[in-house]
Amino acid sequence: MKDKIIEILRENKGLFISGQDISDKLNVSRTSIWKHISKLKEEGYIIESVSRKGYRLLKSPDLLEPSLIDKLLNTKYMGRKIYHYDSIDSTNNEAKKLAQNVEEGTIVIAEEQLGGKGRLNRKWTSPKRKGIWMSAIFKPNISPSESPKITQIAAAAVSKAIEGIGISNKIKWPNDIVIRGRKVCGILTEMSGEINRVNYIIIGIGVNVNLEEKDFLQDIRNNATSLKIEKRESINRVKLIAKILNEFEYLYEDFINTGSIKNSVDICKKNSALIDKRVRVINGNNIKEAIAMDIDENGRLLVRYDDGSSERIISGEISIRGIKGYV
Ligand code: BT5
Repeated sequence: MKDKIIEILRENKGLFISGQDISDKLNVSRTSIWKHISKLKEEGYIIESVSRKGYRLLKSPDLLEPSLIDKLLNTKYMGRKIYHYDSIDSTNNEAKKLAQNVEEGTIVIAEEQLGGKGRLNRKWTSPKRKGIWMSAIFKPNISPSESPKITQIAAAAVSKAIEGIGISNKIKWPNDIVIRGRKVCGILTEMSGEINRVNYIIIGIGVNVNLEEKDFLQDIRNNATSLKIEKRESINRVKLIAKILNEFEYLYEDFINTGSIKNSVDICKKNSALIDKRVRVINGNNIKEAIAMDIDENGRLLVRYDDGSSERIISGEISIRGIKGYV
């Protein structure tokens, strides 16, 4: 309802629209409209209310409003239904709750996450209105063993979208985007399935957009960055989300239609932070040094150990670290 009221105010931006007109359009009482307008004001909208004239929108806060994102999409289904929260524990958790009952491509976004999470239940810093904290729901007809492929598609889509706003970046296989060796985006893929079929896949994407150094906890400050820190200017989150969703659907559709993630892998290879570098392959307590050689057509990382043996690593099993520092 709040979103609909905002849309009406925005259509009439700068002009007054009466409470009665809004309530007629939305078929709810004037008291209810008044309550929603009060909430919107608390969220930072500057709305003038004048008796006998009605309401007038003067200024909107920088929020991830679904109707604004929708206008910039060129997708068929990605992001065509967006659940937007002011504050939430984790968009991935919310997406899981919704997954069975919504269409593929449904998105959950939040201005802030109180329990944002990374892999292995690590914490993901997600301060209010500073980043893109979103999850997408997919229902591909694939076997569970293929689900890491969607992570590669996501990484390629985010990398291209960030490149599209003029910021070069690299993909640290399998789930990070880095700039100058610092993490700017992390991807968390979660799946529900049976032995040979996927029920749904949730792709959680966290992009540090307008965070400043002080927004990162001390322990990650040296390994993390934001687009604002890199570009030295604030970045429009709505535009970036739309770009990510546009790229994502294009590459995902390509996979669904061809059965191959070659186009996504090509992007991951071209922008790889690891290929030709020495890396540490960390599997629980077992750490081995190797050279990252390639990413294969299934999205696995090919490494060669110092004894000449090689291995194809499936994402999710193993962590990769650069020899010097994070990458
Ligand atoms: C990830 O895990 O990188 C996946 C992050 C996914 C976050 C998104 S936000 C929307 C959706 N909802 C969620 O609850 N999660 C997803 P991993 O590779 O395990 O990296 C986690 C590690 O990154 C932490 O242990 C920290 O060291 C570091 N870290 C935490 N917050 C960070 C941030 N904002 N920027 C950079 N590094 C961060």
